[in-house]
Amino acid sequence: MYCNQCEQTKNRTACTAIGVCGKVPKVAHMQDLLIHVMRGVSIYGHRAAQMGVVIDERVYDFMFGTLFSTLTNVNFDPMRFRSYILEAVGVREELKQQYLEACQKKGVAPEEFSSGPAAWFPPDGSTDEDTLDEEGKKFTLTNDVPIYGADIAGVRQMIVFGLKGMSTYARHAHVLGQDMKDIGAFVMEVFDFLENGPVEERNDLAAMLGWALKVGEANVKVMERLDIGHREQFGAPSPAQVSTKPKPGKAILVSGHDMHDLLKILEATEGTGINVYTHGEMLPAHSYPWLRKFKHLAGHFGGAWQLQQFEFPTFPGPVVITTNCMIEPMKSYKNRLFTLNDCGWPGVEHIDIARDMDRVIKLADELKGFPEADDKTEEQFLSVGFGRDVLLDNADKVIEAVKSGELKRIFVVGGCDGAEHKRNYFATLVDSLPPETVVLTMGCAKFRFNRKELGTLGTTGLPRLLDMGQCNDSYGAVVVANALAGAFETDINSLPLSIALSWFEQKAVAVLLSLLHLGVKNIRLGPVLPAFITPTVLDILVDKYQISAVDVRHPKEDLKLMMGSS
Ligand code: FSO
Ligand code: SF4
Repeated sequence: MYCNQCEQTKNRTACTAIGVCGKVPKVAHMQDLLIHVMRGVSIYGHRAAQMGVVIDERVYDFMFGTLFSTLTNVNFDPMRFRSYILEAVGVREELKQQYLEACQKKGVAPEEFSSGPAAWFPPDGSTDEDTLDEEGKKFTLTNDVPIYGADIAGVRQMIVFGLKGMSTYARHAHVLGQDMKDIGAFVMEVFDFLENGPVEERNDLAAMLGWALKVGEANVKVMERLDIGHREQFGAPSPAQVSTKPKPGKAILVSGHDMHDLLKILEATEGTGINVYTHGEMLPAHSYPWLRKFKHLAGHFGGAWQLQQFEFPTFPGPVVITTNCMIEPMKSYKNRLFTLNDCGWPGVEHIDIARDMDRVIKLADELKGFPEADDKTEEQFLSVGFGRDVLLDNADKVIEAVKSGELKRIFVVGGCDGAEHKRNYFATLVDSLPPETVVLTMGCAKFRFNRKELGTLGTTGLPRLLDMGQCNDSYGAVVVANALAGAFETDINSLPLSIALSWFEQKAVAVLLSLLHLGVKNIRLGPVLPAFITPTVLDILVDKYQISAVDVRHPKEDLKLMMGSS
């Protein structure tokens, strides 16, 4: 196996024996094979679309789901990958047929693909896991290195990882009723280009970086639609105080990012007496008015994803994982863990929310639940819901505070959390901020500092720590920054704004590419830079965007530099 797609990759190079995340070689190989076959799906899908075929929306949704399944900490189950691969071959053959028919109708000679991803079939018709494992070994992303050289191969990886991250968001937006056909067509176009685009272009580093930024551009559209989808389904986010003290009674915990699943769980449990708690990236659910109206949405339990093995054993009810990040379940809770959608772990029950919620409810009833009120533990609250509306509604106050000197700098400190100690950089940074600053945060990175009391900003009454939501709500930060730039008749890069991005997996790659596409400069990225960015590519990014790695050991020095920058 060779996997370097996330921040925690082994020795900052690649996981080659087993994933730091727990991914075994067999699954890594099957994921590589799945991506290979999806390239074939894309080649025929893109060609068919060019011939005027209207691609079924379900094909795009399948594509988003398969890419999502290969993201870090989503699916570890070889059985599921076997089904994805076989289904993908079927989808590809259907698209091929549509392409051939369209060519015939138009009297055009179809392009033929006798080898490569458009022509891969299970060898000798063997579809067992071991064969697919062996086949997958042939399709690692490092195959690109001897063909294109390390720099371009790294950019090609960045493009594929960006597509994976974007597909995750696209899947969510589609579930929330947004039309994602153009994005699906774009993903197919990019995969087709990576295989069959003009050779000169594929060998030109600048052109390839241009394609990476195109992924960022498309991802801005996806995040915008996700933002619209959330609002249409659940109302505009507004500030709320979320209790972290469990209420007595039966309980279900919901983790991941999928608010639509949470809604279904709330609907299914209404009137049962079971309380529903959010975990990890589900925390922002409490900021949506139409989710809050469910009185049994009782509070938030635990911190970021990497603490699952400590926190889930103490939760006295079933735990439902809607999306990443999932880690190896311990025996103590494995039999009360359920996965949804594209998530999976061998031996963990995978359910369909529309069909199987009864089983989760039954188990919640059988398990202990939280005991009678413990009056000794003081109730603590997390503050959520400072989405773009709240900030834009208070834009006058922010602008006035900048003018009066009460607000010297706005910090965006967000992204992902992770197990490494060096991620404390972000907590120390926030801790060390002078009072004339505010912090916008999003993603699970905030769990390092969202229990801190930063107080309010000068005379504005605005909290200094403003939780804008999930990682996918970073779109809101861009809207706010654009609005402020407009008010000050300047551009984002001239605002008193500093960005420290804590990255972990491929959604963060998509967000980073979006920020670069928008021309945002001076981003500090950490805790370490992606392994797939080579020194040459880094030099280009530094030169063009002044991107830099955070100084993990000296956050206060970084802070001084940030406070002193324009
Ligand atoms: Fe965190 Fe995991 Fe939201 Fe990521 S839970 S790390 S970028 O999947 O998506 O912030
Ligand atoms: Fe390693 Fe990350 Fe790949 Fe897992 S996802 S195998 S930790 S690089």
